[in-house]
Amino acid sequence: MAKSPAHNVIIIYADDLGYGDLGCYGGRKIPTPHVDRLCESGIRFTNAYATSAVCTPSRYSILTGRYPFRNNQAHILPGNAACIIEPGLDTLPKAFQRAGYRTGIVGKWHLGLGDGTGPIDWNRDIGMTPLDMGFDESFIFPATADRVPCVYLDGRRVQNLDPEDPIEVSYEAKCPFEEIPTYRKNPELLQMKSSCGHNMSIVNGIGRIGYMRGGKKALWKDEELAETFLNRALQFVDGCKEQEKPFFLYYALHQPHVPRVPSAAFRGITRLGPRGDVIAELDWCVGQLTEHLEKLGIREDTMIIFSSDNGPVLDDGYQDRAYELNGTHRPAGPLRGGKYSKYDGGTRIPFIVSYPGLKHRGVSQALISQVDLFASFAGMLGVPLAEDAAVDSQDMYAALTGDDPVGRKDLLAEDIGCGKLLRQGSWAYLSPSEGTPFMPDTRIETGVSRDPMLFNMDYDIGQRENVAWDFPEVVEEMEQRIQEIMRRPQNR
Ligand code: NG6
Ligand code: CA
Repeated sequence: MAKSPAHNVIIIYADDLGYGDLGCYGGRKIPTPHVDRLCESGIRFTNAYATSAVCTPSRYSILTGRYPFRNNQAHILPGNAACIIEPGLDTLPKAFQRAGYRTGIVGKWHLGLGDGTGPIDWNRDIGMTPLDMGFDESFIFPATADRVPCVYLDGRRVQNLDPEDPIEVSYEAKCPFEEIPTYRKNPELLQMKSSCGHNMSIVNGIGRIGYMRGGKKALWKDEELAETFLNRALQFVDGCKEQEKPFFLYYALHQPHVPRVPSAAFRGITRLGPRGDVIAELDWCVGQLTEHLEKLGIREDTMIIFSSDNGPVLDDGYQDRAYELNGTHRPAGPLRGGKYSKYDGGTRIPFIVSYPGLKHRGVSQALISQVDLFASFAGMLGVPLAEDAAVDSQDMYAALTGDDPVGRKDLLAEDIGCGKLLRQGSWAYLSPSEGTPFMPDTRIETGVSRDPMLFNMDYDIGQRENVAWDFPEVVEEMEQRIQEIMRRPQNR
């Protein structure tokens, strides 16, 4: 029996959107009225975390309820990677299915495809897709907008596939396809230059990571990505409404990840260049979706969670002038670092729960992690979880709805190199790890250090004053705690 009346759930998951980008989080440079409006019927969280400062591991956690380090393949994946979600593992959408929901995914996947027994054959039905992970409907792109293949996958099939023009993909360093345009050979085709990497295949005038040939009719147009995904999301909602089924939709936006190519209506709409423009476009997508729910008369029955997979970055490998045009905008708000970082800018993200039926409204400081969504919704649905399911996920439904102002006792997250950070009450502890303290290409401070770092987040949100030497016993205890969590999940 479900504990509360069944309501629809939509997770809107932005890609690389920072803690300071949205108006409702203090941003003043990019208009985000529609996301801001979600807060009016909801709760804005100030201490919510992704489990990782990059994409694949965060997405793995949200869908499996497990910390990324439990899977040694949970790192940024190439576009031809095998699916990393363990076969048979319980997932968030499966929990919704068990409760009688219809489940759908639209947007970015980036968790691999196929079972890994051989290379992915893009010209046939593909195995181990979201359809095998608990989604009844799936319309995705495989990896990231900057990685080949630049095609949509509709269910198990590449959309608009032409059998006469088969698709081949390679992530080898040297291009195996002689005839295709590449960054080195065909600079005249480029609309957007790279600042780092992104120098293999050229698709739609943009250098990508990886090589692909064939599939001409199947290639996406970058400026149409937003609308294509939005229309699919609306279509999914319409279908569920027609069937009178409660639904769970995981709407994984591609914005504001690179390459940032807004549709014509949003080009130049902000003063911040393409990064600002695609965030305005993202906001429009959110507005279109909420308006659609209102039109269908189901907004009242739909809980929307809005968040981002990791922190922000300005220059992520293309010369799109994001850095030059940024002005005084602070994508990470008051936080230090950004995408890739162990500092809070990497993993502390916007997180909004919007549901007209909520008793509470406003701001919550509860400590929550995206890994908690699985157990929280399983709890809400009254769906039991097996011993080995969602092992790092805690039922935070009371925190999500504002009944519990405290949330977790502690949470773990990681930087791009899998260095760990632990939040516990007022403390943020950054465990020592090897690597560079500064990434010159992205101009991001990583928070990576051989020395332990400890910050009191109550009065040092910007993590400027390392007090590790003043509190050796806190450092010791928090390091022990990280080891304990890594050895064994705590929940079950
Ligand atoms: C990096 C890419 C970056 C982005 C990131 C993954 C370069 C120079 N940088 O390797 O552009 O694609 O991987 O981002 O190639 S994520 O949000 O999917 O984790
Ligand atoms: Ca990301």
